[in-house]
Amino acid sequence: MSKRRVTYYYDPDVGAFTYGLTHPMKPQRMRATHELLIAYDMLPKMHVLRAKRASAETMTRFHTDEYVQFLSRVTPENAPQLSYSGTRFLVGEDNPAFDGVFEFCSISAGGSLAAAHRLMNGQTDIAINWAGGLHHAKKREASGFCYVNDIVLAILEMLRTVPRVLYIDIDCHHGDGVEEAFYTTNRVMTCSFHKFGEYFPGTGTLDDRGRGKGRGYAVNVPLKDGVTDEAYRSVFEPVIDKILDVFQPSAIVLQCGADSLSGDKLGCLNLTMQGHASCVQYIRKKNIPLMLLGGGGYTVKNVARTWTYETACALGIEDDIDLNMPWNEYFEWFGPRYRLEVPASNMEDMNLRDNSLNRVRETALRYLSELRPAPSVGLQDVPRESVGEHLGVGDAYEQGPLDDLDEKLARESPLPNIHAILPDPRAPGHTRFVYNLQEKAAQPADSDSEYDSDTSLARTRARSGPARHGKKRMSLLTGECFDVPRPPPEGYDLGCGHEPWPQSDIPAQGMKRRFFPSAARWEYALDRHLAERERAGMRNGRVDVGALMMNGGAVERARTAELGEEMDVDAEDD
Ligand code: V1D
Ligand code: CA
Repeated sequence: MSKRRVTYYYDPDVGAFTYGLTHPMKPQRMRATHELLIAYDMLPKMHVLRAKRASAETMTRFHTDEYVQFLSRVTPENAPQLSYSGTRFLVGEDNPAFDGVFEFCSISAGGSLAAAHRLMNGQTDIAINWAGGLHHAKKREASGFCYVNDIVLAILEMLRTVPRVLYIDIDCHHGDGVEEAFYTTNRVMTCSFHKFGEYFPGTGTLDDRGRGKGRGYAVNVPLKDGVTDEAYRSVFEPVIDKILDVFQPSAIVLQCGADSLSGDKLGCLNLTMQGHASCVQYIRKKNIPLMLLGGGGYTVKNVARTWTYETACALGIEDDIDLNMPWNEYFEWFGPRYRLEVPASNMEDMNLRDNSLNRVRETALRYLSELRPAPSVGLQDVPRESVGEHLGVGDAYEQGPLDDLDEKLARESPLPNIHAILPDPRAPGHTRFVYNLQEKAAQPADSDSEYDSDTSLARTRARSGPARHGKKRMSLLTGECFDVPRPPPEGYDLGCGHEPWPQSDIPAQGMKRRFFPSAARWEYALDRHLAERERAGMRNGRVDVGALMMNGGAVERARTAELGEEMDVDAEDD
Protein backbone atom coordinates (compact mmCIF):
# COMPACT_ATOMS: atom_id res chain seq x y z
CA MET A 1 0.00 0.00 0.00
CA SER A 2 1.50 3.32 -1.02
CA LYS A 3 2.47 5.80 1.68
CA ARG A 4 0.81 9.14 2.32
CA ARG A 5 2.04 12.06 4.38
CA VAL A 6 -0.44 12.32 7.22
CA THR A 7 -0.95 15.26 9.59
CA TYR A 8 -2.97 14.70 12.73
CA TYR A 9 -4.31 17.70 14.68
CA TYR A 10 -4.92 17.25 18.37
CA ASP A 11 -5.40 19.72 21.20
CA PRO A 12 -4.83 18.14 24.62
CA ASP A 13 -7.49 20.41 26.15
CA VAL A 14 -10.32 19.12 23.99
CA GLY A 15 -11.24 16.09 26.08
CA ALA A 16 -11.87 18.13 29.21
CA PHE A 17 -14.99 19.88 27.91
CA THR A 18 -18.35 18.49 28.81
CA TYR A 19 -21.78 19.17 27.35
CA GLY A 20 -23.25 17.89 30.65
CA LEU A 21 -23.39 14.49 32.31
CA THR A 22 -26.61 13.37 30.65
CA HIS A 23 -25.77 14.71 27.19
CA PRO A 24 -24.75 12.07 24.64
CA MET A 25 -21.96 14.14 23.07
CA LYS A 26 -18.69 13.38 24.89
CA PRO A 27 -15.61 15.36 23.82
CA GLN A 28 -13.63 12.85 25.84
CA ARG A 29 -13.86 10.50 22.84
CA MET A 30 -11.12 12.54 21.13
CA ARG A 31 -8.88 11.98 24.11
CA ALA A 32 -9.65 8.25 24.19
CA THR A 33 -8.82 8.08 20.47
CA HIS A 34 -5.55 9.90 21.11
CA GLU A 35 -4.62 7.47 23.88
CA LEU A 36 -5.25 4.55 21.54
CA LEU A 37 -3.10 6.18 18.86
CA ILE A 38 -0.31 6.45 21.43
CA ALA A 39 -0.77 2.82 22.47
CA TYR A 40 -0.60 1.71 18.84
CA ASP A 41 2.55 3.81 18.37
CA MET A 42 1.02 5.75 15.50
CA LEU A 43 2.09 9.26 16.54
CA PRO A 44 5.69 8.91 15.31
CA LYS A 45 4.34 7.92 11.90
CA MET A 46 2.56 11.24 11.32
CA HIS A 47 2.99 14.94 11.87
CA VAL A 48 1.23 15.59 15.15
CA LEU A 49 0.29 19.23 15.47
CA ARG A 50 -1.77 21.42 17.74
CA ALA A 51 -3.64 23.98 15.67
CA LYS A 52 -4.07 27.60 16.60
CA ARG A 53 -7.53 28.14 17.92
CA ALA A 54 -9.92 29.83 15.52
CA SER A 55 -10.61 33.42 16.46
CA ALA A 56 -14.06 34.92 16.65
CA GLU A 57 -13.22 36.93 13.56
CA THR A 58 -12.35 33.82 11.61
CA MET A 59 -15.64 32.21 12.59
CA THR A 60 -17.48 35.15 11.01
CA ARG A 61 -16.29 34.03 7.60
CA PHE A 62 -19.42 31.89 7.79
CA HIS A 63 -21.34 32.75 10.96
CA THR A 64 -22.98 36.07 11.72
CA ASP A 65 -21.17 38.53 13.95
CA GLU A 66 -24.10 38.53 16.32
CA TYR A 67 -24.03 34.76 16.76
CA VAL A 68 -20.24 34.60 17.21
CA GLN A 69 -20.37 37.40 19.75
CA PHE A 70 -23.07 35.51 21.57
CA LEU A 71 -20.97 32.32 21.61
CA SER A 72 -17.93 34.19 22.87
CA ARG A 73 -19.90 35.59 25.80
CA VAL A 74 -22.38 32.92 26.75
CA THR A 75 -22.01 31.00 30.01
CA PRO A 76 -24.38 28.58 31.74
CA GLU A 77 -25.39 31.47 34.00
CA ASN A 78 -26.14 34.18 31.45
CA ALA A 79 -27.52 31.89 28.70
CA PRO A 80 -31.24 32.52 29.37
CA GLN A 81 -30.70 36.26 29.16
CA LEU A 82 -28.36 36.29 26.14
CA SER A 83 -30.45 33.79 24.18
CA TYR A 84 -33.73 35.61 24.80
CA SER A 85 -34.97 32.81 27.05
CA GLY A 86 -33.70 30.10 24.70
CA THR A 87 -35.44 31.42 21.59
CA ARG A 88 -32.28 32.43 19.70
CA PHE A 89 -28.82 30.94 18.99
CA LEU A 90 -29.20 27.88 21.26
CA VAL A 91 -32.65 26.38 21.01
CA GLY A 92 -33.77 23.27 22.92
CA GLU A 93 -31.86 20.67 24.90
CA ASP A 94 -29.48 19.63 22.15
CA ASN A 95 -27.12 22.59 22.41
CA PRO A 96 -26.44 23.53 26.01
CA ALA A 97 -24.43 26.63 26.94
CA PHE A 98 -21.75 24.56 28.61
CA ASP A 99 -18.67 25.96 30.31
CA GLY A 100 -16.01 26.81 27.74
CA VAL A 101 -18.28 26.33 24.71
CA PHE A 102 -16.48 29.02 22.72
CA GLU A 103 -13.07 27.58 23.46
CA PHE A 104 -14.28 24.14 22.46
CA CYS A 105 -15.53 25.54 19.14
CA SER A 106 -12.29 27.41 18.57
CA ILE A 107 -10.32 24.17 19.03
CA SER A 108 -12.59 22.24 16.68
CA ALA A 109 -12.63 24.95 13.99
CA GLY A 110 -8.93 25.75 14.44
CA GLY A 111 -8.04 22.14 13.71
CA SER A 112 -10.06 21.98 10.50
CA LEU A 113 -8.79 25.35 9.29
CA ALA A 114 -5.20 24.33 9.92
CA ALA A 115 -5.87 21.04 8.16
CA ALA A 116 -7.25 22.91 5.14
CA HIS A 117 -4.29 25.23 5.07
CA ARG A 118 -1.73 22.45 5.29
CA LEU A 119 -3.43 20.39 2.61
CA MET A 120 -3.65 23.36 0.29
CA ASN A 121 0.02 24.16 0.82
CA GLY A 122 0.88 20.68 -0.32
CA GLN A 123 2.55 19.98 3.02
CA THR A 124 0.48 16.89 3.61
CA ASP A 125 -1.62 14.41 1.65
CA ILE A 126 -4.10 13.61 4.42
CA ALA A 127 -5.01 15.87 7.34
CA ILE A 128 -7.01 14.55 10.29
CA ASN A 129 -9.04 16.48 12.87
CA TRP A 130 -11.23 14.18 14.93
CA ALA A 131 -12.48 17.20 16.89
CA GLY A 132 -14.04 18.58 13.70
CA GLY A 133 -16.92 17.45 11.53
CA LEU A 134 -19.60 19.49 13.30
CA HIS A 135 -21.88 19.47 10.29
CA HIS A 136 -25.20 20.77 11.67
CA ALA A 137 -24.05 24.24 12.81
CA LYS A 138 -25.89 27.01 10.97
CA LYS A 139 -24.87 30.51 10.04
CA ARG A 140 -26.76 32.08 12.93
CA GLU A 141 -27.53 29.24 15.34
CA ALA A 142 -26.33 26.00 16.86
CA SER A 143 -27.98 22.74 15.87
CA GLY A 144 -27.54 19.05 16.64
CA PHE A 145 -24.71 19.46 19.19
CA CYS A 146 -22.79 21.66 16.68
CA TYR A 147 -22.13 25.35 17.36
CA VAL A 148 -19.47 26.40 14.86
CA ASN A 149 -19.32 24.76 11.47
CA ASP A 150 -15.64 23.91 11.16
CA ILE A 151 -16.37 22.09 7.89
CA VAL A 152 -17.80 25.13 6.11
CA LEU A 153 -14.90 27.23 7.39
CA ALA A 154 -12.37 24.66 6.18
CA ILE A 155 -13.99 24.33 2.74
CA LEU A 156 -14.12 28.11 2.32
CA GLU A 157 -10.41 28.15 3.14
CA MET A 158 -9.74 25.45 0.54
CA LEU A 159 -11.70 27.33 -2.13
CA ARG A 160 -9.11 30.09 -1.91
CA THR A 161 -6.66 27.68 -3.52
CA VAL A 162 -8.55 25.09 -5.54
CA PRO A 163 -11.59 25.29 -7.80
CA ARG A 164 -13.69 22.39 -6.51
CA VAL A 165 -14.08 20.62 -3.18
CA LEU A 166 -16.04 17.44 -2.57
CA TYR A 167 -17.65 16.99 0.83
CA ILE A 168 -18.69 13.44 1.83
CA ASP A 169 -20.62 12.77 5.03
CA ILE A 170 -20.96 9.25 6.45
CA ASP A 171 -22.39 10.36 9.79
CA CYS A 172 -25.74 8.69 10.46
CA HIS A 173 -27.39 12.13 10.36
CA HIS A 174 -27.85 14.35 7.32
CA GLY A 175 -25.05 16.89 6.86
CA ASP A 176 -27.56 19.72 6.62
CA GLY A 177 -25.39 22.65 7.76
CA VAL A 178 -22.72 22.03 5.13
CA GLU A 179 -25.27 21.30 2.42
CA GLU A 180 -27.16 24.49 3.19
CA ALA A 181 -24.01 26.63 3.16
CA PHE A 182 -23.05 25.49 -0.34
CA TYR A 183 -26.51 24.80 -1.75
CA THR A 184 -26.26 27.43 -4.48
CA THR A 185 -22.70 26.91 -5.68
CA ASN A 186 -21.19 24.44 -8.12
CA ARG A 187 -17.73 24.72 -6.55
CA VAL A 188 -18.62 22.44 -3.67
CA MET A 189 -20.41 19.15 -4.10
CA THR A 190 -21.92 17.81 -0.89
CA CYS A 191 -22.84 14.14 -0.59
CA SER A 192 -24.47 12.83 2.57
CA PHE A 193 -25.37 9.22 3.41
CA HIS A 194 -27.79 9.16 6.32
CA LYS A 195 -30.75 7.62 8.01
CA PHE A 196 -33.92 9.33 6.79
CA GLY A 197 -37.44 9.12 8.23
CA GLU A 198 -38.48 10.32 11.67
CA TYR A 199 -34.93 11.13 12.44
CA PHE A 200 -32.95 14.30 13.14
CA PRO A 201 -32.63 16.73 11.33
CA GLY A 202 -35.39 15.54 8.97
CA THR A 203 -33.76 16.85 5.76
CA GLY A 204 -31.79 15.15 2.98
CA THR A 205 -34.20 13.55 0.53
CA LEU A 206 -33.03 12.29 -2.86
CA ASP A 207 -34.70 15.30 -4.43
CA ASP A 208 -32.81 17.87 -2.37
CA ARG A 209 -30.26 18.52 -5.08
CA GLY A 210 -29.13 22.13 -4.80
CA ARG A 211 -30.42 25.33 -6.32
CA GLY A 212 -29.45 27.84 -8.97
CA LYS A 213 -25.86 27.25 -10.06
CA GLY A 214 -25.69 24.62 -7.36
CA ARG A 215 -28.47 22.51 -8.89
CA GLY A 216 -27.22 18.94 -8.96
CA TYR A 217 -24.27 19.66 -6.64
CA ALA A 218 -26.01 18.44 -3.51
CA VAL A 219 -26.31 14.65 -3.42
CA ASN A 220 -28.35 12.83 -0.80
CA VAL A 221 -28.50 9.13 -0.08
CA PRO A 222 -31.34 8.54 2.41
CA LEU A 223 -31.20 5.18 4.17
CA LYS A 224 -33.42 3.10 6.42
CA ASP A 225 -32.46 1.28 9.62
CA GLY A 226 -30.00 -1.57 9.67
CA VAL A 227 -27.70 -0.96 6.69
CA THR A 228 -24.92 -3.54 6.64
CA ASP A 229 -21.36 -3.10 5.38
CA GLU A 230 -22.13 -4.83 2.12
CA ALA A 231 -25.27 -2.82 1.41
CA TYR A 232 -23.59 0.46 2.34
CA ARG A 233 -20.63 -0.28 0.10
CA SER A 234 -22.99 -1.17 -2.77
CA VAL A 235 -24.26 2.39 -2.80
CA PHE A 236 -21.22 4.33 -1.49
CA GLU A 237 -18.72 3.15 -4.09
CA PRO A 238 -20.74 3.66 -7.29
CA VAL A 239 -22.07 7.03 -6.14
CA ILE A 240 -18.59 8.24 -5.19
CA ASP A 241 -17.12 6.95 -8.45
CA LYS A 242 -19.74 8.80 -10.43
CA ILE A 243 -19.14 11.99 -8.44
CA LEU A 244 -15.40 11.80 -9.00
CA ASP A 245 -16.03 11.29 -12.68
CA VAL A 246 -18.40 14.22 -13.19
CA PHE A 247 -17.06 16.65 -10.57
CA GLN A 248 -13.31 15.95 -10.53
CA PRO A 249 -12.68 17.54 -7.14
CA SER A 250 -9.33 19.07 -6.29
CA ALA A 251 -9.72 18.04 -2.66
CA ILE A 252 -12.04 15.89 -0.56
CA VAL A 253 -13.38 16.44 2.96
CA LEU A 254 -14.70 13.22 4.52
CA GLN A 255 -16.82 13.61 7.64
CA CYS A 256 -16.44 10.31 9.50
CA GLY A 257 -19.29 10.58 12.00
CA ALA A 258 -19.18 7.32 13.93
CA ASP A 259 -22.86 7.14 14.83
CA SER A 260 -23.36 5.08 11.68
CA LEU A 261 -21.65 2.21 13.52
CA SER A 262 -23.62 -0.74 14.78
CA GLY A 263 -24.72 -0.30 18.39
CA ASP A 264 -24.41 3.48 18.48
CA LYS A 265 -26.53 5.08 21.19
CA LEU A 266 -28.23 7.48 18.76
CA GLY A 267 -27.61 5.73 15.46
CA CYS A 268 -29.65 2.96 13.85
CA LEU A 269 -27.37 1.61 11.13
CA ASN A 270 -25.38 -1.61 11.34
CA LEU A 271 -21.86 -0.86 10.10
CA THR A 272 -18.85 -2.61 11.55
CA MET A 273 -15.63 -0.72 12.23
CA GLN A 274 -14.18 -2.18 9.02
CA GLY A 275 -17.29 -1.30 7.02
CA HIS A 276 -17.12 2.30 8.21
CA ALA A 277 -13.37 2.45 7.57
CA SER A 278 -13.77 1.00 4.09
CA CYS A 279 -15.16 4.42 3.10
CA VAL A 280 -11.87 5.99 4.24
CA GLN A 281 -9.88 3.32 2.42
CA TYR A 282 -11.88 3.78 -0.74
CA ILE A 283 -11.42 7.55 -0.80
CA ARG A 284 -7.74 7.34 0.14
CA LYS A 285 -7.08 5.14 -2.88
CA LYS A 286 -8.23 7.96 -5.15
CA ASN A 287 -5.08 9.90 -4.31
CA ILE A 288 -6.73 13.30 -3.93
CA PRO A 289 -5.81 15.65 -1.03
CA LEU A 290 -8.00 14.43 1.79
CA MET A 291 -9.27 15.82 5.08
CA LEU A 292 -10.68 13.37 7.62
CA LEU A 293 -12.99 14.84 10.24
CA GLY A 294 -14.95 13.48 13.18
CA GLY A 295 -18.62 14.17 13.78
CA GLY A 296 -21.25 12.21 15.68
CA GLY A 297 -20.63 8.99 17.58
CA TYR A 298 -22.13 8.24 20.97
CA THR A 299 -20.93 4.80 22.01
CA VAL A 300 -17.66 6.32 23.00
CA LYS A 301 -15.46 3.23 23.06
CA ASN A 302 -16.55 2.36 19.50
CA VAL A 303 -15.84 5.89 18.31
CA ALA A 304 -12.31 5.65 19.71
CA ARG A 305 -11.81 2.22 18.15
CA THR A 306 -12.99 3.33 14.74
CA TRP A 307 -11.16 6.65 14.52
CA THR A 308 -7.99 4.87 15.65
CA TYR A 309 -8.43 2.27 12.93
CA GLU A 310 -9.21 4.98 10.38
CA THR A 311 -6.03 6.81 11.35
CA ALA A 312 -4.20 3.55 10.62
CA CYS A 313 -6.01 3.44 7.24
CA ALA A 314 -4.82 6.98 6.50
CA LEU A 315 -1.28 5.82 7.23
CA GLY A 316 -1.79 2.67 5.19
CA ILE A 317 -0.84 0.42 8.13
CA GLU A 318 -4.24 -1.07 8.96
CA ASP A 319 -3.13 -4.57 7.98
CA ASP A 320 -0.28 -4.36 10.51
CA ILE A 321 -2.55 -3.42 13.40
CA ASP A 322 -2.98 -5.98 16.18
CA LEU A 323 -6.70 -6.16 16.82
CA ASN A 324 -5.95 -7.30 20.36
CA MET A 325 -5.54 -3.96 22.06
CA PRO A 326 -2.31 -2.90 23.66
CA TRP A 327 -2.58 -1.51 27.17
CA ASN A 328 -3.76 2.10 27.21
CA GLU A 329 -5.20 4.72 29.55
CA TYR A 330 -8.75 3.61 28.80
CA PHE A 331 -8.05 -0.11 28.68
CA GLU A 332 -10.89 -1.13 30.99
CA TRP A 333 -13.45 0.52 28.70
CA PHE A 334 -12.66 -2.00 26.03
CA GLY A 335 -13.38 -5.14 28.03
CA PRO A 336 -14.34 -7.88 28.11
CA ARG A 337 -12.82 -8.57 24.69
CA TYR A 338 -10.21 -5.81 24.56
CA ARG A 339 -10.38 -5.92 20.78
CA LEU A 340 -10.15 -3.19 18.16
CA GLU A 341 -13.38 -4.10 16.44
CA VAL A 342 -17.03 -3.11 16.28
CA PRO A 343 -19.08 -6.12 15.22
CA ALA A 344 -22.41 -6.02 13.38
CA SER A 345 -25.63 -6.94 15.17
CA ASN A 346 -28.35 -9.22 13.87
CA MET A 347 -30.81 -6.39 13.13
CA GLU A 348 -32.70 -6.58 9.87
CA ASP A 349 -31.59 -4.35 6.99
CA MET A 350 -34.78 -2.45 6.18
CA ASN A 351 -33.21 -1.13 2.98
CA LEU A 352 -33.29 -4.58 1.44
CA ARG A 353 -36.81 -5.47 2.53
CA ASP A 354 -38.51 -3.13 0.03
CA ASN A 355 -35.70 -2.80 -2.53
CA SER A 356 -35.32 0.85 -1.49
CA LEU A 357 -31.51 0.70 -1.57
CA ASN A 358 -31.51 -0.16 -5.27
CA ARG A 359 -33.95 2.63 -6.01
CA VAL A 360 -31.91 5.16 -4.06
CA ARG A 361 -28.68 4.12 -5.81
CA GLU A 362 -30.21 4.24 -9.28
CA THR A 363 -31.82 7.63 -8.70
CA ALA A 364 -28.66 9.18 -7.24
CA LEU A 365 -26.63 7.89 -10.20
CA ARG A 366 -29.20 9.12 -12.70
CA TYR A 367 -29.20 12.61 -11.19
CA LEU A 368 -25.40 12.67 -11.37
CA SER A 369 -25.45 11.67 -15.05
CA GLU A 370 -27.58 14.74 -15.74
CA LEU A 371 -24.80 17.05 -14.54
CA ARG A 372 -22.68 18.93 -17.00
CA PRO A 373 -18.89 18.36 -16.74
CA ALA A 374 -16.92 19.83 -13.85
CA PRO A 375 -17.09 23.62 -13.61
CA SER A 376 -13.88 25.56 -13.71
CA VAL A 377 -12.83 28.94 -12.43
CA GLY A 378 -10.39 31.27 -14.11
CA LEU A 379 -6.95 32.04 -12.82
CA GLN A 380 -7.51 34.79 -10.32
CA ASP A 381 -5.66 36.40 -7.45
CA VAL A 382 -6.80 35.98 -3.89
CA PRO A 383 -5.06 37.39 -0.82
CA ARG A 384 -4.41 34.40 1.34
CA GLU A 385 -1.40 34.88 3.54
CA SER A 386 -1.65 35.78 7.18
CA VAL A 387 0.43 38.41 8.90
CA GLY A 388 2.97 35.84 10.06
CA GLU A 389 3.25 34.37 6.63
CA HIS A 390 3.41 37.78 5.04
CA LEU A 391 6.37 38.58 7.25
CA GLY A 392 7.83 35.13 6.81
CA VAL A 393 7.75 34.42 10.52
CA GLY A 394 5.25 31.67 10.90
CA ASP A 395 2.12 29.85 10.03
CA ALA A 396 -1.13 31.45 11.08
CA TYR A 397 -2.85 28.13 11.59
CA GLU A 398 -0.41 26.06 13.54
CA GLN A 399 0.55 26.55 17.13
CA GLY A 400 3.26 23.95 16.85
CA PRO A 401 4.10 20.33 17.33
CA LEU A 402 2.54 18.68 20.30
CA ASP A 403 5.72 17.71 22.11
CA ASP A 404 9.43 17.26 21.63
CA LEU A 405 9.10 14.06 19.70
CA ASP A 406 6.60 15.66 17.37
CA GLU A 407 8.78 18.70 17.05
CA LYS A 408 11.59 16.47 15.89
CA LEU A 409 9.24 14.79 13.46
CA ALA A 410 8.05 18.15 12.22
CA ARG A 411 11.64 19.24 11.63
CA GLU A 412 12.16 16.15 9.56
CA SER A 413 9.25 17.08 7.33
CA PRO A 414 10.18 16.79 3.66
CA LEU A 415 9.00 20.39 3.25
CA PRO A 416 10.33 22.10 6.40
CA ASN A 417 10.27 25.76 5.42
CA ILE A 418 7.32 26.20 3.18
CA HIS A 419 4.93 28.75 4.63
CA ALA A 420 1.78 28.67 2.61
CA ILE A 421 2.95 30.29 -0.57
CA LEU A 422 3.74 27.53 -3.00
CA PRO A 423 2.23 24.14 -3.59
CA ASP A 424 4.30 21.04 -3.35
CA PRO A 425 5.06 20.28 -6.98
CA ARG A 426 5.20 16.60 -6.07
CA ALA A 427 1.68 16.56 -4.76
CA PRO A 428 -0.90 15.67 -7.39
CA GLY A 429 -3.72 18.14 -7.90
CA HIS A 430 -2.21 20.92 -5.80
CA THR A 431 -2.67 23.70 -8.30
CA ARG A 432 -2.40 27.15 -6.76
CA PHE A 433 -5.08 29.39 -8.18
CA VAL A 434 -3.93 32.96 -8.56
CA TYR A 435 -6.89 35.27 -8.75
CA ASN A 436 -6.72 38.39 -10.89
CA LEU A 437 -9.17 40.68 -9.20
CA GLN A 438 -9.16 43.82 -11.30
CA GLU A 439 -9.55 42.03 -14.59
CA LYS A 440 -12.42 40.04 -13.26
CA ALA A 441 -14.03 43.20 -11.91
CA ALA A 442 -14.25 44.64 -15.38
CA GLN A 443 -16.39 41.77 -16.61
CA PRO A 444 -20.15 42.13 -16.63
CA ALA A 445 -22.25 39.93 -14.37
CA ASP A 446 -23.34 36.76 -16.10
CA SER A 447 -26.85 36.26 -17.36
CA ASP A 448 -27.83 33.34 -15.14
CA SER A 449 -31.12 34.49 -13.73
CA GLU A 450 -31.61 31.56 -11.40
CA TYR A 451 -31.53 32.11 -7.68
CA ASP A 452 -27.95 32.26 -6.47
CA SER A 453 -27.17 34.03 -3.27
CA ASP A 454 -23.63 34.89 -4.15
CA THR A 455 -24.24 36.17 -7.62
CA SER A 456 -27.13 38.29 -6.45
CA LEU A 457 -24.86 39.86 -3.85
CA ALA A 458 -22.13 40.42 -6.38
CA ARG A 459 -24.49 41.94 -8.93
CA THR A 460 -26.01 44.31 -6.45
CA ARG A 461 -22.58 45.56 -5.58
CA ALA A 462 -21.44 45.72 -9.19
CA ARG A 463 -24.42 47.90 -10.06
CA SER A 464 -23.69 50.28 -7.25
CA GLY A 465 -20.64 51.70 -9.06
CA PRO A 466 -16.92 51.81 -8.36
CA ALA A 467 -15.60 51.27 -4.86
CA ARG A 468 -14.93 54.35 -2.82
CA HIS A 469 -11.78 52.78 -1.48
CA GLY A 470 -10.76 50.91 -4.54
CA LYS A 471 -10.21 47.25 -3.59
CA LYS A 472 -12.04 44.47 -5.41
CA ARG A 473 -12.51 41.08 -3.83
CA MET A 474 -13.80 38.08 -5.67
CA SER A 475 -16.39 35.66 -4.40
CA LEU A 476 -14.70 32.33 -3.96
CA LEU A 477 -17.97 30.65 -4.80
CA THR A 478 -19.02 32.45 -7.95
CA GLY A 479 -15.94 34.23 -9.23
CA GLU A 480 -17.73 37.57 -9.29
CA CYS A 481 -16.30 40.73 -7.74
CA PHE A 482 -17.44 43.35 -5.32
CA ASP A 483 -15.88 46.18 -3.41
CA VAL A 484 -14.62 46.14 0.13
CA PRO A 485 -12.81 48.76 2.14
CA ARG A 486 -9.24 47.93 3.00
CA PRO A 487 -7.42 48.24 6.28
CA PRO A 488 -4.86 51.06 6.56
CA PRO A 489 -1.43 50.47 5.06
CA GLU A 490 0.49 51.23 8.21
CA GLY A 491 0.08 52.33 11.77
CA TYR A 492 -1.20 49.16 13.29
CA ASP A 493 0.56 46.21 14.69
CA LEU A 494 0.39 42.44 14.74
CA GLY A 495 -2.28 42.20 17.35
CA CYS A 496 -0.81 43.88 20.40
CA GLY A 497 -2.32 47.35 19.99
CA HIS A 498 -5.90 48.08 20.84
CA GLU A 499 -6.95 51.19 18.98
CA PRO A 500 -9.87 50.92 16.59
CA TRP A 501 -9.23 52.16 13.06
CA PRO A 502 -10.21 55.77 12.59
CA GLN A 503 -12.49 56.14 9.57
CA SER A 504 -9.89 58.37 7.95
CA ASP A 505 -7.33 55.57 8.06
CA ILE A 506 -8.93 53.64 5.25
CA PRO A 507 -6.26 53.75 2.59
CA ALA A 508 -6.49 55.38 -0.78
CA GLN A 509 -6.90 53.28 -3.90
CA GLY A 510 -3.77 51.52 -5.05
CA MET A 511 -1.93 51.43 -1.72
CA LYS A 512 -0.53 48.05 -0.91
CA ARG A 513 -1.97 46.24 2.05
CA ARG A 514 0.74 45.11 4.43
CA PHE A 515 -0.94 44.02 7.61
CA PHE A 516 -4.32 42.89 8.76
CA PRO A 517 -6.38 44.07 11.68
CA SER A 518 -5.86 42.22 14.92
CA ALA A 519 -8.54 40.10 16.43
CA ALA A 520 -8.47 42.46 19.41
CA ARG A 521 -10.30 44.96 17.25
CA TRP A 522 -12.50 42.68 15.29
CA GLU A 523 -15.72 44.16 16.54
CA TYR A 524 -14.76 47.62 15.36
CA ALA A 525 -13.52 46.45 12.03
CA LEU A 526 -16.56 44.36 11.39
CA ASP A 527 -18.97 47.00 12.58
CA ARG A 528 -17.95 49.11 9.64
CA HIS A 529 -18.92 46.35 7.25
CA LEU A 530 -21.90 45.14 9.17
CA ALA A 531 -24.64 47.07 7.45
CA GLU A 532 -23.58 45.92 4.01
CA ARG A 533 -23.14 42.34 5.09
CA GLU A 534 -26.41 42.11 6.91
CA ARG A 535 -28.25 43.48 3.87
CA ALA A 536 -26.72 40.75 1.77
CA GLY A 537 -27.34 38.11 4.42
CA MET A 538 -31.01 38.96 4.79
CA ARG A 539 -31.56 38.98 1.07
CA ASN A 540 -29.92 35.64 0.55
CA GLY A 541 -30.39 33.54 3.61
CA ARG A 542 -27.44 31.40 2.47
CA VAL A 543 -23.69 31.74 2.77
CA ASP A 544 -22.56 35.22 3.68
CA VAL A 545 -19.83 35.49 1.11
CA GLY A 546 -19.12 39.03 2.22
CA ALA A 547 -17.73 37.76 5.48
CA LEU A 548 -15.39 35.49 3.65
CA MET A 549 -14.20 38.22 1.37
CA MET A 550 -13.58 40.67 4.13
CA ASN A 551 -11.56 38.38 6.29
CA GLY A 552 -9.03 37.10 3.79
CA GLY A 553 -5.76 36.76 5.64
CA ALA A 554 -7.06 37.89 9.00
CA VAL A 555 -4.88 37.36 12.02
CA GLU A 556 -5.52 34.17 13.93
CA ARG A 557 -5.31 34.59 17.65
CA ALA A 558 -5.10 31.81 20.10
CA ARG A 559 -7.62 32.00 22.90
CA THR A 560 -6.60 30.23 26.01
CA ALA A 561 -8.45 29.43 29.17
CA GLU A 562 -7.65 27.14 32.03
CA LEU A 563 -9.92 24.15 32.41
CA GLY A 564 -10.29 21.65 35.18
CA GLU A 565 -8.95 18.17 34.53
CA GLU A 566 -12.06 16.38 35.70
CA MET A 567 -13.26 13.84 33.20
CA ASP A 568 -16.80 13.03 32.18
CA VAL A 569 -16.54 9.26 32.09
CA ASP A 570 -19.20 7.48 30.11
CA ALA A 571 -19.57 4.00 31.52
CA GLU A 572 -20.68 1.48 28.95
CA ASP A 573 -21.30 -2.22 28.93
CA ASP A 574 -20.40 -4.53 26.13
F1 V1D B 1 -30.68 12.10 23.68
C1 V1D B 1 -30.39 13.34 24.05
C2 V1D B 1 -30.10 13.62 25.37
C3 V1D B 1 -29.81 14.91 25.72
C4 V1D B 1 -29.80 15.89 24.76
C5 V1D B 1 -30.09 15.56 23.43
C6 V1D B 1 -30.37 14.28 23.07
C7 V1D B 1 -30.65 13.96 21.67
C8 V1D B 1 -30.70 12.75 21.05
N1 V1D B 1 -30.99 12.96 19.73
N2 V1D B 1 -30.89 14.88 20.73
C9 V1D B 1 -31.08 14.26 19.59
C10 V1D B 1 -31.33 14.96 18.31
N3 V1D B 1 -32.27 16.01 18.53
C11 V1D B 1 -33.57 15.88 18.33
C12 V1D B 1 -34.36 17.08 18.78
C13 V1D B 1 -35.76 16.83 19.13
N4 V1D B 1 -36.19 17.83 18.15
C14 V1D B 1 -36.91 18.95 18.62
C15 V1D B 1 -34.78 18.03 17.76
O1 V1D B 1 -34.04 14.86 17.85
C16 V1D B 1 -30.08 15.59 17.74
C17 V1D B 1 -29.13 14.59 17.19
C18 V1D B 1 -27.84 15.28 16.79
C19 V1D B 1 -26.90 14.38 16.03
C20 V1D B 1 -25.60 15.08 15.82
C21 V1D B 1 -24.61 14.38 14.89
O2 V1D B 1 -24.42 13.04 15.29
O3 V1D B 1 -25.07 14.33 13.58
C22 V1D B 1 -23.30 15.11 14.95
N5 V1D B 1 -22.47 15.16 13.97
O4 V1D B 1 -21.41 15.91 14.32
C23 V1D B 1 -21.56 16.30 15.56
C24 V1D B 1 -22.76 15.82 15.99
CA1 CA C 1 -24.45 11.78 6.86
